[in-house]
Amino acid sequence: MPPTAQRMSPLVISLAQTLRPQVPPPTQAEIDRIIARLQGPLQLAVAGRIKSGKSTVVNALIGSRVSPTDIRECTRMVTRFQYGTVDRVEIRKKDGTTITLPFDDSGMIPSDLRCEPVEVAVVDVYLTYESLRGVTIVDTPGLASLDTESVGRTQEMLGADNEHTGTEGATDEQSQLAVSSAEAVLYVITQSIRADDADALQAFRRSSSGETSSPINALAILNKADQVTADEPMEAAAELAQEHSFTLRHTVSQVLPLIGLVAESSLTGNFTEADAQALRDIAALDEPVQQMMFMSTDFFLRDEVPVDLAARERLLTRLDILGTRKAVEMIRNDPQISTGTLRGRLESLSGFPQMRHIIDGVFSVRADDIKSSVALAALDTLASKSPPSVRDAIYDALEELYQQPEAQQLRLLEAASLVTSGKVELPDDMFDEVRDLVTGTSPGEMLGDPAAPVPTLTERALEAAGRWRTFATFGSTPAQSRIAHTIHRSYFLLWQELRAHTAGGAQ
Ligand SMILES: Nc1nc2c(ncn2[C@@H]2O[C@H](COP(=O)(O)OP(=O)(O)OP(=O)(O)O)[C@@H](O)[C@H]2O)c(=O)[nH]1
Ligand SMILES: [Mg+2]
Repeated sequence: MPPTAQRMSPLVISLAQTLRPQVPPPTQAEIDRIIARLQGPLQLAVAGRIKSGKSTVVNALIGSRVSPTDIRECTRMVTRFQYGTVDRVEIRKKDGTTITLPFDDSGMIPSDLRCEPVEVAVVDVYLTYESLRGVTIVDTPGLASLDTESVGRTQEMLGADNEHTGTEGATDEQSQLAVSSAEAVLYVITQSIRADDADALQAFRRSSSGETSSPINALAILNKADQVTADEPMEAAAELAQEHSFTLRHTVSQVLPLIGLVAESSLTGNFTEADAQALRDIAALDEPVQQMMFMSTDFFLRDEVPVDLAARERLLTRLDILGTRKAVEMIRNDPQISTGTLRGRLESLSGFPQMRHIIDGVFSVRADDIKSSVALAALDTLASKSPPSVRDAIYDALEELYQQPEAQQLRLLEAASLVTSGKVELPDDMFDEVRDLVTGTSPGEMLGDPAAPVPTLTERALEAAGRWRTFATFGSTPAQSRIAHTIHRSYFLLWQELRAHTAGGAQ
């Protein structure tokens, strides 16, 4: 049962179309741009510090190694991976010209772009992958800094024309603009996130994405979970991610641990039969030799180990030391394991399936909602920049839209983004309820108990509806009260849906 049966974009499109004849041509052009974005695929920007593993994660998401990842090479331009009928790379230059290139022999974006990096506005990569039909993934250059100065620069730029992608070579600005024009954001952080990063990320989010970025459309991953310094890196990473989920709660819906490298290798075919064979050879060695090997990469690569050195080096670039050790353990526990099964287990180890589940939820269930609220926010901004007569026309139309009974989901999203971004404060337990209600992709997730049976959920929805109505009437500030009315209404509608479902099932 889908939690929101009704798509919101038709409402927003019809509003925009009604509005169009009432405004002057320049505003009409802006409205057309807003409608076009609403009808196109959701744009997901992958952002974070230099070398945090953004391109690695992008490749895992696409299921192919198309974005270069390296310890030395930096991603220097904003790259948009989108669906297209012919695989190709288009370099869009700042002077308005375009260079079309094929992929290189290994299927990657060629390293020679046939122009200087500073001349490039954006790289558009078209791939015939079904997975890209509903979403465009935007890889961004690593942010060198998330400091207040660069945030300030972004603010200035956002006041300027959005079509221009930054000053020459200023990759931070380019990244921030890519994030600002995307409808959803995946922040890649690592253990090295410093204490001040939480504040910086928050400030970055506020300025770069305006009111449109909130925990509703932003998620973070704690990448390089295998490199967390602890006896059990994965467990420690999961705990750290949990802590960051709380500290970053006004910025992202949650923080998930990930070994991006292992996800990339197991999902893109980069982990081959030969790699699996090398792991089997290691698993067949005497135990003391294996123990010695996994003490460090130096020991792992020692000459006297009777497994081909090049094969061992390859394993480290594909899985690194912890991934390799875990894979050898998988073979020791199940000597007959096929390469396909091993790949599947490595994918699970990486944490990728949980991340995919959340992202797919955003894409398939809430993409329309998210794009609709981004479009409304864009109309709001357009109104605030327009002369009084145009401004009033837009505000009136928006007001009317929010009044319509069908627009409940939009009211909920607006209320929830005020709460989750911290603009309207609520006690922690109520904050969690609002986040679950709006980010959940099933009634169980929306009510904070994914495993509960329908009768329990039905009761819970009714109880929550009553509680929020009481809160709306007593003991809340005017801002809280407005939000509480909307939350009450959503719980009430959810209760009605669940009750209809129970009645239908009993027939
Ligand atoms: N051990 C380990 N290494 C990783 C992981 N994810 C990425 N790496 C490695 O980290 C290095 C940088 O990864 P990239 O994906 O290029 O990072 P990036 O954020 O795109 O880097 P820039 O675009 O240059 O800012 C590469 O050598 C990756 O193989 C991980 O989860 N674990
Ligand atoms: Mg990169």
